[in-house]
Amino acid sequence: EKRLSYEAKLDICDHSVAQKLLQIAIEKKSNLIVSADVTTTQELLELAEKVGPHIVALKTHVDILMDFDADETILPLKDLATKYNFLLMEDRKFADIGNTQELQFTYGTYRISNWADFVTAQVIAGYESLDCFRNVGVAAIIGMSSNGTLTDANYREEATKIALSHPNVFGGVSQNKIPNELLLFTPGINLADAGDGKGQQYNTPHHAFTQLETDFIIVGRGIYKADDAEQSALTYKIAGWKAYEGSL
Ligand code: UP6
Repeated sequence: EKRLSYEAKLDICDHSVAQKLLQIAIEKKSNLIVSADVTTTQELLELAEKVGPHIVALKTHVDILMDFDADETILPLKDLATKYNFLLMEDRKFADIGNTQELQFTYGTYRISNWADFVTAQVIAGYESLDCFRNVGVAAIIGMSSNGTLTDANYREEATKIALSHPNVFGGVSQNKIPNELLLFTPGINLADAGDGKGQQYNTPHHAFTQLETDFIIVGRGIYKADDAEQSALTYKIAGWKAYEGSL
């Protein structure tokens, strides 16, 4: 049995963010999301400029920036996203009751609701905790890549039920296959390393497409720590696209 193409997924993944991601993937021949885990605005913008042409989305952890500023950080980042046609995925991994998540999403230093195209959220707090993300899309954390994660088969099954039934959720982050109606995002991808000595576990793009039928690979240190981040992004983009085509 073969995986669905991005074109076929356009017919069954209705959420507007899913539609955009699939269209960008087809247009750029890319399924690469770069995880921009850098700690200054300058590094973030330089990385976005380099990898922008090759990615469908840039994944951020804005709370690790030491100099976050809505005007200095987000405005130029938004411009780069428009210039190179990629989405902004804030990997906040919300994990609280709905009311608190709504506050964390809308207020505080980062005002995520003002700029993110989609966010990640745990589903640990249940279905209604995700109601507050109605103006963006959610990639639900279904299974984690780290050694010893508590996201066992039973947890993933229950998490998938919430993801499938909630209108704000269009995808899931996991190391296992999920239903075709959801877009699958897979971090823990690295061509050189098997782990990071801090619990992270890596697989190759080939594994993610053949074994998990993933839709998007997420690469952090494999790209932003490389001597030439642009060249490395291109390498992962080509590896990801080849693996996708090979799995069709
Ligand atoms: N991430 C994982 N595993 C998960 C969920 N999210 O690694 O199960 C995120 C991390 C990091 C990125 O928070 O931002 O994906 C992986 O980075 P790396 O490629 O440098 O390991």
